[in-house]
Amino acid sequence: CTSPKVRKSWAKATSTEKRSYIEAVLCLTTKPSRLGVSTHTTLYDDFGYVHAQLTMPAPVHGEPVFLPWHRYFVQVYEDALRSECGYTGAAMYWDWAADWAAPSKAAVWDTPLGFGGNGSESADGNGPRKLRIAYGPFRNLRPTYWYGAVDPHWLSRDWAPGSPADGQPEMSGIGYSPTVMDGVNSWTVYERFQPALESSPHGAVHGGIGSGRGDMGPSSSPNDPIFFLHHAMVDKVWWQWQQRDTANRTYAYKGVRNDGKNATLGDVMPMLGLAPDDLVLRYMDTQGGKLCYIY
Ligand SMILES: *[C@@H]1O[C@H](CO)[C@@H](O)[C@H](O)[C@H]1NC(C)=O
Ligand SMILES: *[C@@H]1O[C@H](CO)[C@@H](O)[C@H](O)[C@H]1NC(C)=O
Ligand SMILES: *[C@@H]1O[C@H](CO)[C@@H](O)[C@H](O)[C@H]1NC(C)=O
Ligand SMILES: [Cu+2]
Repeated sequence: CTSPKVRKSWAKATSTEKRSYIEAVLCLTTKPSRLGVSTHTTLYDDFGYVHAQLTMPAPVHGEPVFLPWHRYFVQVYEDALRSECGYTGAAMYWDWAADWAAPSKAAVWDTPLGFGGNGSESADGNGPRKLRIAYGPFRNLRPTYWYGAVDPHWLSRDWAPGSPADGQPEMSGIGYSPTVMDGVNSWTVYERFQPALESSPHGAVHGGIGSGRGDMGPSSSPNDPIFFLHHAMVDKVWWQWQQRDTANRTYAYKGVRNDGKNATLGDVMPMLGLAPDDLVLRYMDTQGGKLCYIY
């Protein structure tokens, strides 16, 4: 890895970069599924499917593999944008830690050079169970899965309302505030840092965007293209933590797995045919193993 790609914040990307990213994401919906699970799905749907299947019985959440597995998953997505859809850039991230006080005003929700905003009942098409987004280039996106079930629907969001009277920002912003981030970053060992990062802020961002009637809530959350900008940010927080003490932290990987065993760098991460299963070891260093990028 001699010239690592640099992953950018959406807010700092140029219009040309944003446009080409959005075009490549939409292009995934025109490519055949790699999984062959149904004749009606696309490469786009594969990501939601794999994530939903891995919620149980071989979970990739609530245990040490959460961080390297999602790092690998974001890389598989970037690779798909590049190899199948002509994208030439790197993955991008939403810096929600910078936008925590007013997340609904973040540049990622811009139209047309962003991901569109909140869903609404009046945008119709889904009925009351899901809130279709009303604007933006992804308005006509129609993901196939909802949790693990085939349930085609319009892309939906249900931004959690805030409580201005109590100083509570919308979209669960309090869950990724500077106070929360300082707490996460104060842990010096992986087995404390990983669960802190996974619960809040990571979970708060999912809940703040998805709530009950949006795609970011369920296990099929990669249905929402913002998922990958969210997880690139989670990855960036981990990367920065590693960078602060590379000697101790690049390969710091410890904790108890959901099956009761101790996690090891030799653990295999499943990708269910979307990409090869691979070892945790190869995804710890973003400039070594299978990776070549920085933030
Ligand atoms: C998002 O839209 C839903 C449905 O209209 C509404 O209940 C919710 O308050 C909205 N959230 C924000 C933050 O505006
Ligand atoms: C690694 O961590 C140990 C224990 O926390 C500390 O004593 C040591 O200085 C650290 N090494 C580096 C290179 O910072
Ligand atoms: C897991 O590792 C700890 C030390 O970190 C050790 O005490 C424990 O016996 C190990 N458990 C298993 C099941 O190997
Ligand atoms: Cu996940």
